[in-house]
Amino acid sequence: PHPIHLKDYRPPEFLIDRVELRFELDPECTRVEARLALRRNPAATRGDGHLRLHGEHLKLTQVAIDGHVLTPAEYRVDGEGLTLHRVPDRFTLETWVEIHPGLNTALEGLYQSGDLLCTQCEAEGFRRITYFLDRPDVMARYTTTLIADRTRFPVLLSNGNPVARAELPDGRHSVTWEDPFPKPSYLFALVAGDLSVIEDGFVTASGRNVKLQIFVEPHNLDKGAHAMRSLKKAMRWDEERFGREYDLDIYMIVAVSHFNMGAMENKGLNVFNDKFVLARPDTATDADFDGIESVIAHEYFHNWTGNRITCRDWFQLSLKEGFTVYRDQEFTSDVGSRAVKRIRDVRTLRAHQFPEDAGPLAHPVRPDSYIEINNFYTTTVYDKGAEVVRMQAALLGPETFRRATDLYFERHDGQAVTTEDFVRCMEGASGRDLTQFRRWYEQAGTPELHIRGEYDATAGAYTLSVCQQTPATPGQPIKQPFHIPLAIGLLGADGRDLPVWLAGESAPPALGTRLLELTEPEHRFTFTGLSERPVPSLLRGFSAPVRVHDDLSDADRMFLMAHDSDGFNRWDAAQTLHERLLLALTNDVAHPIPEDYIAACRRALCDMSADRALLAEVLSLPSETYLSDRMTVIDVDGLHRAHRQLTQHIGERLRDDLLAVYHANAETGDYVFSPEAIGRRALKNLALAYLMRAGDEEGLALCHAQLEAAHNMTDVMAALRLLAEQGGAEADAALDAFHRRWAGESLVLDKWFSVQASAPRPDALERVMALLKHPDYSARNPNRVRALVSTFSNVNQVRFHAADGAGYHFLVDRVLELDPVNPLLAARLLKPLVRWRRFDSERQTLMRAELERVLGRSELSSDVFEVVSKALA
Ligand code: HT7
Ligand code: ZN
Repeated sequence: PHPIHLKDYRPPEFLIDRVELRFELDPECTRVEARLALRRNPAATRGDGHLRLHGEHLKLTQVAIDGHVLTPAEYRVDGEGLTLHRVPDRFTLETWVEIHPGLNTALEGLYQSGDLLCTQCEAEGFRRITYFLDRPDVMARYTTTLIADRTRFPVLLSNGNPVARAELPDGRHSVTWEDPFPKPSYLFALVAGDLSVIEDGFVTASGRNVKLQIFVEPHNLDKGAHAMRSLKKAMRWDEERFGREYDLDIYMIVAVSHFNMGAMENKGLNVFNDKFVLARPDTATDADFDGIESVIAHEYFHNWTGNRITCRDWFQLSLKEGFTVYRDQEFTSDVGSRAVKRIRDVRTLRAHQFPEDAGPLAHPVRPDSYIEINNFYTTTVYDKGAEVVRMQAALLGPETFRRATDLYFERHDGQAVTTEDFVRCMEGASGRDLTQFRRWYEQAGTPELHIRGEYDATAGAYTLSVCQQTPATPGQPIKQPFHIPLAIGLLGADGRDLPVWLAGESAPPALGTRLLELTEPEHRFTFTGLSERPVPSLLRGFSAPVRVHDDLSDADRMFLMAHDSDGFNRWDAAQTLHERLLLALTNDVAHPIPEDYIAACRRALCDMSADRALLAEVLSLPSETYLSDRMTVIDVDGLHRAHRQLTQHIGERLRDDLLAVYHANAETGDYVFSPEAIGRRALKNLALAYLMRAGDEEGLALCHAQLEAAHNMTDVMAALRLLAEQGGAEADAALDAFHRRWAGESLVLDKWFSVQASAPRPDALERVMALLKHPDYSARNPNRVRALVSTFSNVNQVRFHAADGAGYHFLVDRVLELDPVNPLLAARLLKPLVRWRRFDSERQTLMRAELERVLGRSELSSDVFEVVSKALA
C-alpha cells in the first residue's frame, strides 16, 4: 500500500450535482442503481480525459452514459474502481451494481447488524455501495429510493425528508427520501429494519418545528429517554452558545448493535453504536449516561461543524472533529461542572494523546500523509485538535471567539474547507496574526515547559523563567517554538489570589487568572507588587496541551490542592503528589509515605463543602497505564505493586473517614441523573474501593450488601468490579448471578466481559482465553471484542505485559484472526503493542517478535500494515 500526501491534493476533475439512488434491499444480494449528474469542474486542470470513479467490492452489471449502455471496451473495472474512457463535459452516468450486505463483516458500506441493514460511509465506505467520486469535496443533492420486503423491513430510512411511499404488489414497499442539502458521500446513510421509535419535537429559536425520532429494536424501547433528553438539551445549547439552529424538518437517530466506532453524523440520520443511545438506571452506569449525553451532542453539533461546512480532504479531519469535540466539551461543561469535565478531558489527553505524540505513530493534528485514513481517527486529531481550538478561543477571548465562529459559519456554509480557512476566520474576526500559532496544526509532539520561579523580597518581585522545547517525532527532527497560551495565578499565604501584575504595567490588573503568551524558546516574566513569596498556579485550566516541569515543592502542591481558586489546578496538584509518590514507591518499596500527604488526603476527603465529583477526582490515583508513560523504562510489576501499596495504605489510614463518607453518600430513593447525585455515587464508590483494597472486613460486607441491594448499574458495577478483583468463589458466584440476571442484554453482557478482563488476578489471561469460547462471545461484534480483548490489553497492564509474553501472543492471535474480518478494528486492537520501545529489553524482544509475526503475514489489510510497519520503523 502507498501513502497519500497532502501536498498532492488536486481539486476533482468532475463535480456531481445530483444523485439518484435506487436500492432493492436484501441481505444476500442488494441491487443498487445510481444516476449521477456529472460535469467538468471549471476550477480543475484538465487530466487525461478519463474519468475514474471509486468502487470496491461491487459487482457491476451495467453502465450507461446519457442513456447509452456502454460496451466493455468503453470502460475498465479493477479492485479500486471504474474508469470511463472519454466522457463528455456534462453527462448523466447510470450504473447498476450488486452488493452483499450479509457478508460485509468490515462494517463499512452497507452491512447487516442483527436483523437490520445499515450503512457506514465515513471515511471511504460509500465506494462499497456504488461507483462514485468518493471524496469529501464532491458535494451533491441526493434522492434515495429504498425498496424492501414489507414484513422484514417495515422501516426504511435515509437522509433528508420522506417524499413518497408505495406498497408494491410483491410484498415489498418503497420509500423515497430527498435531502435538500448538498453533502459529501461520506454523510450518506440508509437504515432498513423492524424498528420501534421514540418520538418528540423541538421548536427552534426561529419557531420551526422539528420532529425528533430515535429508532431502536423493539425490546429496547424503554431505554431511549435519556438520549432524547440529551438531544433536546444539545439543540438548545447550540442555539444559545453558537447561534446554530437545526435545518431539516426531521432529525433521526438509529441505534445499532454492530458498529466500529461511537456514532456517525450522517445528515439528518445519525447511526449510533447502541452503547451511546440505550440506558436505563438498572442497565447503564453514570459513565454510560454521561457518554450518551456527550456523543448525542457531538453528532448533533456536527450538523454545522462537519455537515454544513465539511472537510476539503481527509487531511483536514480535525477541522470537523477537533472543533466538534471542543463544542461537545463546552456543552458538557455548561450543563455540568466545568472543572470536573476539564479534569476528565485532560486525564484522557494525558493517558492517550501524550503517549501517541511521543511514539512511532505521532502525527500532526493535520497529518501530511496516510496509508489508510481509518487509522487517523486518532486522539491527536480529535482531542489535541480540540485543544488547538480551545487555545484559539483563549487567545481571542469569549466575545471575539464567538465573532470568529460566526464568521466561519457565514463565510463557509455549504463548502468543503481546510483548517487554514478556520484559522483565517479567527484572524479575520480578531485582527490577530496567528502565523506562528499554525504550527499547532503542522508539528507533532507535546511541548515541554520548564518553569522556574524566583522571589526577590527587596524588590517585591517574582520572576518566572519559562523555556519551551518539543521532542523530535517521526519525520520531524527539529521543532520550531509554538505559540502557547499559559494561564497562571499567584497565591498569597492566605490562599487567596494575588494580582498578576507584570513589571512595566502602570496599574495592577484584577485579581485572578492571567493569560501569558509564549512565542520564544525562552521567556522571563517579572511580576511586581508582591510583599510575600507567592505560590504560582501554573497552566490553569490546562490552557495548553503541554507537559510542565516546575520547581514547586510538595508543600506548595499541598497548598495548591487545598486553596487554588482554579478547580482544575487543585486536582492537578493532587495528581502530581500521587504520581510522585507512586513513582518513588515503584523505585523503592520502602519509600516513606509522608504524614502530611495522608493529612492532605484526609482533609480533601472530609471537605463536605466541596463538589463530590471533584473530590472523587482529587482522591483517585493516576492509573497504572498513565503512570507508565511517566517512566523512562516502564516497570509494570513495580507500578502495580506500588499502586496496591499506596491504595492499601490510604484505605487503612483513612478507614474511619472512608466509612463515614460511604454512609454519608449512600443512595436513598430512586436513581437521579444529576451532577450532584453522580458525584455522591462516585465518592461513595471510591471510598468503597479504598476499603476493599485495604482488605477491610466492613468494606467487604458493604460491598456484598451494595451488590445485593443496588437498583442502579453504577453501584452494581462498582461492587462487582471490586469483588472480581479479589477473585475466589464469592466473586465467581457474583459473576454467575450477574450473567444469569442479564442474559440477552448485550450491552450489560459487555460489562460482564470487561469486568473480568480488567481484574488484575494472576489468572486473568486464562480467564480471558476461556471467555473467548463463551457462547456469548462473538468476534463479529466490535463492542464485544473491545469489552474483552481491548479491555484486557489496555486496562489490565500488569497481566497483559506478563513477563512470558503470553499476553502479546494472545493479542496478535486476535489481530490476525480479525484482520480479514474487520481490518479497522484489528488495527485499533494493535495499539498497546506500538509503544514496545518503552519497556525493558526482554519485553521489547517479545513485543517486537509479535509485531514481526504480524508483518510476516501475507495479505495484510492496509489498516494493520500501516500500524505495524510504523511501529517497527
Ligand atoms: N465522524 C464519525 C467517524 C466515524 C468513523 C470513521 C471511520 C470508520 C467508521 C466510523 N464511524 C464513525 C464519528 C464522529 O467523530 O462523530
Ligand atoms: Zn465527530
